[in-house]
Amino acid sequence: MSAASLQSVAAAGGLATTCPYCGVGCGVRVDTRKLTVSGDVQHPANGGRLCVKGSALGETLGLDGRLLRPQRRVAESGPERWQALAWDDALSEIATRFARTIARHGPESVAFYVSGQLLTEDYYVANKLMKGYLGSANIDTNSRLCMSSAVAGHKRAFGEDLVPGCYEDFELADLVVLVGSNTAWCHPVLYQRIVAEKERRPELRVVVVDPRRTPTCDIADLHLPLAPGSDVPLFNGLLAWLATHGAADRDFIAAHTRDADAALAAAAETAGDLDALAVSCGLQRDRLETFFNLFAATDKVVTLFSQGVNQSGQGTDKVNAIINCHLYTGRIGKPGMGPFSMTGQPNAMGGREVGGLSNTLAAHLELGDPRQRALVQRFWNSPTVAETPGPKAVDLFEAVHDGRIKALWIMATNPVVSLPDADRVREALRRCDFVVVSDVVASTDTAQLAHLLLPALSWGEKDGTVTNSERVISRQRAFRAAPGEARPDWWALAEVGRRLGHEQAFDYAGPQQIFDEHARLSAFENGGERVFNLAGLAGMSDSEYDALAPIRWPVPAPGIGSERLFGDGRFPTEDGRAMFVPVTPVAPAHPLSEQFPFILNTGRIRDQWHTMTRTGVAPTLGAHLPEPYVDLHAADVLACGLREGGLARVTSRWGTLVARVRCSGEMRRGQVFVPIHWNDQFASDARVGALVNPVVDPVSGEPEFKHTPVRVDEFRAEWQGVLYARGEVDLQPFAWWAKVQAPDVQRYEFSGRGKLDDRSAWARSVLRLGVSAGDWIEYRDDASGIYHAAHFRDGRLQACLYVAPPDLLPARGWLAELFGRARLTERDRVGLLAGAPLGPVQDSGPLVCSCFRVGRNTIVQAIRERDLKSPKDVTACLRAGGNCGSCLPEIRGLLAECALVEAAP
Ligand SMILES: Nc1nc2c(c(=O)[nH]1)N[C@H]1C(S)=C(S)[C@@H](COP(=O)(O)OP(=O)(O)OC[C@H]3O[C@@H](n4cnc5c(=O)[nH]c(N)nc54)[C@H](O)[C@@H]3O)O[C@H]1N2
Ligand SMILES: Nc1nc2c(c(=O)[nH]1)N[C@H]1C(S)=C(S)[C@@H](COP(=O)(O)OP(=O)(O)OC[C@H]3O[C@@H](n4cnc5c(=O)[nH]c(N)nc54)[C@H](O)[C@@H]3O)O[C@H]1N2
Ligand code: SF4
Ligand SMILES: [Mo]
Repeated sequence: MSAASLQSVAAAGGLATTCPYCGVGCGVRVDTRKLTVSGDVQHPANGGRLCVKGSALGETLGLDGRLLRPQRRVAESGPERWQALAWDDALSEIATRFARTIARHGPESVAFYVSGQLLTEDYYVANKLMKGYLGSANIDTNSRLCMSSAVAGHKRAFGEDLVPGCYEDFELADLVVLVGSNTAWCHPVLYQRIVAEKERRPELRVVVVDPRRTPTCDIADLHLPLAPGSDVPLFNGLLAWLATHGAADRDFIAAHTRDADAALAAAAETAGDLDALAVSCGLQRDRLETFFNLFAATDKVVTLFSQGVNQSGQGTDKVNAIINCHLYTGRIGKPGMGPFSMTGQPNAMGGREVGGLSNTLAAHLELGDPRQRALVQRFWNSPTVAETPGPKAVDLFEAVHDGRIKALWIMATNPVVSLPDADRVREALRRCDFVVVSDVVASTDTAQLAHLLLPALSWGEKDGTVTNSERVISRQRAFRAAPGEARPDWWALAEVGRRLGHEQAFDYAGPQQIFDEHARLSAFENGGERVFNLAGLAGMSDSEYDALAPIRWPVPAPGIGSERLFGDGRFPTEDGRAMFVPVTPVAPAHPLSEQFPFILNTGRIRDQWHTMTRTGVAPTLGAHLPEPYVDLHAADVLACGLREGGLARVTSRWGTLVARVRCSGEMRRGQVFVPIHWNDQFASDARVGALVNPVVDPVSGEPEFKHTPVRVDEFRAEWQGVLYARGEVDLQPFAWWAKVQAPDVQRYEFSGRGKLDDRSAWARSVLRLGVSAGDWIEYRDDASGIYHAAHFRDGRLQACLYVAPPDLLPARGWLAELFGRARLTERDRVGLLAGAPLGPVQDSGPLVCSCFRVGRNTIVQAIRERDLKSPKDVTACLRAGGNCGSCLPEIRGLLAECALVEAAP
């Protein structure tokens, strides 16, 4: 970005950019001197709000752990594992290896695996290089794991991958149905918009369809805890109900759709009567009836769906079952109504625009259509355009595993953690001749298996565009210089393209030129058949691109964005009609058994992002749910011989992990939930991907992440403890550990087996301290199995370690705080040895509000002592809940608990 425009953007209250996390796509203002962030009041997505992850972006800007120069792996293990090399050598090596592999084994023997966290410009170049110049469609993306069922469902129904509505529809609706979406935690700012609207207009109804009673249910008028996977019967049942209860929009169906009768017949046949349906969905009949009546009677309905829908062996059918109900009632493309696919990643939508999936071409053009292939080839003037779709993510790694793919470039994704059957993915990478990984951090589970590592620009350094769930294109702007030798992803791709002899095709001076080409392609020979059209964004100058304000596509002419699609009842199919898709329920590929009696459901927590490479270093984000856990119903905890707060081993046919037992009260019997975030960088044994079955949806290829049969057993450990250390530690002696980032220090929770003989020597070796390691204090009580030790340097606390029975371990918040002090008093030292503060120090308890760091104990005490009645009271008193609002569901829960205790006799 030019200096002049940087100033002009900054003049409006900090530099304007976009949050790099979820698909809400909030606008962020950055104070470029203090490196603090705030919500952008002018951005249409958030109007100034940010959630806790967005608010904590400043904490992720440090360079610790960053990958700063290209590296080549020189040995399997040991300190000299990696050797730096020049960019020029790295790029030439990639070009040579890819060219040689293609020459020997054909274009199908190389592949890219990319990500919805790339900018549109990076993504465009990756797709162009593979599909137009390397000659195969062997490029797939982590969006396959995320949005591909929605993409496939949209195409089946509308003829093109289009999200009809916008966020404003949630505020205009009278009924919001949230299906398979933990909106409160995963799309918090959109959730807060719904909360605010419901406060303004309490008659706005909210229904949550999710097997778990998630925090999203906090504002639900009705929660349908359906049996996992039973969305198709549920929405088929709804369709049949709408038909028999006079809710059809006959005119709309006749004028603008096809195949309604077939869809209705399939629905009526499979749904059965309400009693049968209640059984197949695992729901109470009256709840079902309430939902159906509400849906039938309310005109303005928005149905948001997310991963509980997409990530399923029948994800595409689930999407169409939902869309069918909206088509049947004509509730689409009008204010306050429509099916709404919520995207996950910041640029999941942009990736779809440039054709990042192995079965699509750029600009919403189809690989399977010879005319559209020719169009793209003409536009690119490329030697070739891939004719057959490449493998979808799971199959792509299968092809790596069996040696069909021999050279692979992975960019902005961590598949050893995030793919199903992840141990097999790890094995596939081990077998692969040549693996390149582009990332921003040096050490990830995937990076460890690379032959070459390329340092990419991170948020705040990279420059380009992203598109959010409501089709709004926003700029991500750079406000910091590239650290070390980090370079943009598009640049590395283009350099390889040029080294492969395609000088002209990849001769980009910057992201603006790439965006311009992308915009022109969307308009190229587009007589209106393709809705995706950025004609009005083509031909921007550098400074216009720099200053580009958020705009919703299609953009047919300069400055003209769009609102809803399909308002005129026309769809981009051949005859202009939308298609009903008849769907019938399919049983899960792997049913439960005596050996694996629980359904494993996986998903997200509030304060972490995916594999934690960035959020895992922010202390504010480590505090809320600090450890990997398995959530179960209390009765199942007992039945499995477990203890809440103890450790459990979760095992499937594919793999195993160890996590803390949690009883949130959200689970139904027979189901367990494990978060997706933890991996080998943050815990000894908690990659849930290793357990997940590699079943995929037959249409979209999206994996079934929400349904794997598992067993849960106690994980026995003989001792446990907690350790805080500023430096490196030796984790080998522990049978289990998990790492949490605290301010200034890392915390490790651990457990172990076997006798601890010389505890002193043992503790020093864990902390990697010599025998004469300066100031060392310790306390032991062998009879009770208690050992405490602490290490100081120049009076400053460096590390402390506690082994004790769980209820005798010290309060974590208090310990972490001691590391922030320049010097400890004598009382602190005694307290440190005793494992408890001397005198009345408040333990604020587990963190609830991350923004203002307010713990559970503090909130409960305030509720009791000051007789607080509502979340507003709590916010007024403690500020908790007053910023991003993500913790309001928990605060409401605490208010309810306190009220219950008070009411008890
Ligand atoms: N904090 C945070 N936010 C994120 C992310 C993150 O990592 N952390 N990631 C982003 C990304 S990429 C994505 S894709 C989104 C995902 O956002 P969501 O889809 O909201 O998140 P998930 O937790 O994966 O799953 C959603 C819900 O589906 C439910 N579910 C499971 N099985 C079924 C079923 O059979 N039917 C129904 N109806 N529901 C079911 C689960 O219980 C879960 O509560 O979040 C985005 N936002
Ligand atoms: N069991 C289970 N598994 C799942 C899911 C689930 O619900 N359950 N959800 C799936 C879904 S929806 C998703 S989206 C995936 C996400 O899974 P991944 O994409 O594997 O997860 P991330 O941690 O976001 O990985 C992004 C990587 O890119 C790096 N990075 C960040 N920015 C840049 C950049 O600009 N350039 C480059 N080169 N690198 C960058 C980060 O450091 C990180 O290593 O997980 C999927 N896996
Ligand atoms: S809701 Fe939070 S994570 Fe999502 S874009 Fe907004 S600030 Fe970022
Ligand atoms: Mo995702």
